[in-house]
Amino acid sequence: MQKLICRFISITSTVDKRMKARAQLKLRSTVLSAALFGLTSLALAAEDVTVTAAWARPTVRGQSVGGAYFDIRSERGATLTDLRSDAAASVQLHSMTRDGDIMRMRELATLPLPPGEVVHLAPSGTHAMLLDLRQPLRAGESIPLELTVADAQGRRRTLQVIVPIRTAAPVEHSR
Ligand SMILES: [Cu+2]
Repeated sequence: MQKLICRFISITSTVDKRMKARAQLKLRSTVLSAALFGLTSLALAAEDVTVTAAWARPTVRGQSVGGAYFDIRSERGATLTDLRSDAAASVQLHSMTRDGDIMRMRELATLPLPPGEVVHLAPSGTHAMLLDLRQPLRAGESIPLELTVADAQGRRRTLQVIVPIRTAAPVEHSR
């Protein structure tokens, strides 16, 4: 009887070990696929949307808003849906239109990125408006900018851009 119980216990412990091993394997494959998925989405974001020639204008004393500009291009087509920066309380997309002698800025909810087309953000046109700057923007420094982009299926991805602060657009911007 004693022997039987012992055998029973040893069988259950073997089953237990096997189940644990299987669970561990399952966990390991989940972690692995999560890592792979992370890599894939990063790679997709990197290859589909590119941001170049980013810059922001230095601010003058007492100025609490600033403009940030860049070229953005999506290979497959996407929509720029959100902007944020640690340098400002909020960041809005603005369009600029001439109204007689006055330039008017209007907030855009989103910015469409047609497939393969470079969309320019510039002081005279569409731009990113940094509102309630946490500190003045000084030439030679840079600020982080996070862009959220949605693809045609609505999948969102974020891009981190380092925006140098400079008095004029980088050369490639004017092309
Ligand atoms: Cu503006």
